[in-house]
Amino acid sequence: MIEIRSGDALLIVDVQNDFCAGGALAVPDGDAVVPIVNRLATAFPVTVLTQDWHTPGHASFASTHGREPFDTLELGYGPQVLWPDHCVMGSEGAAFHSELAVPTAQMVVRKGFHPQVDSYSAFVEADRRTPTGLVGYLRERGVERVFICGLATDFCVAWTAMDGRNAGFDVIVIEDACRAIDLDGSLAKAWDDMTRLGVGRIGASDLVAA
Ligand code: VGL
Ligand code: ZN
Repeated sequence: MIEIRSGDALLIVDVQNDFCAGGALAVPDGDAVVPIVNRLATAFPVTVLTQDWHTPGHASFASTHGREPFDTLELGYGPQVLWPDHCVMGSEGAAFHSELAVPTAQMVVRKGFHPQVDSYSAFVEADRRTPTGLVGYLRERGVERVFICGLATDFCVAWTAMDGRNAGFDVIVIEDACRAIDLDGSLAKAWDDMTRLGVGRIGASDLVAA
């Protein structure tokens, strides 16, 4: 077991309707994380939710460019996977899963709200320059170690985990509290990239009883 201590935070990434069954960008088996996340949430002294939160006509939407979902397009800041319209700000799809029960969450970070810039990461937008403010929030709260769960392992969880390392936090991904999209080997690549940066990999049972 890993002992949860002061200085630990749980980051719950994008457990939103559009990433779950019936959603616009449903992650296979995405709903399965909900009971695990609920169990983890109350165990941490600091708990933060993230919420993918796009403008209508967002630059990451295939429809904006008259393209097909899952194509890649070169945008000003680099290659961008084009997604189905999802998590439009204020929509039901952008709402948290109705069974997500994290009353102890203290902060919600919304990301991807600039019309021309995506943000998989909860720390830095896809232009790799614009901060969300989360580094400052966690530092001010005395956080040193960040545990990450949610959707999707190979996109928002992985980018958040790597940027957390880049910001100087210890970072541990709770693998079975995440689910992946797995586009063209993206899941294996994400774990390679995360491992190279020193991101830890555990199961929920290392933290809380099942
Ligand atoms: C995500 C693709 C597009 C995620 C968000 O939460 O992993 N993936 N927007
Ligand atoms: Zn998105």
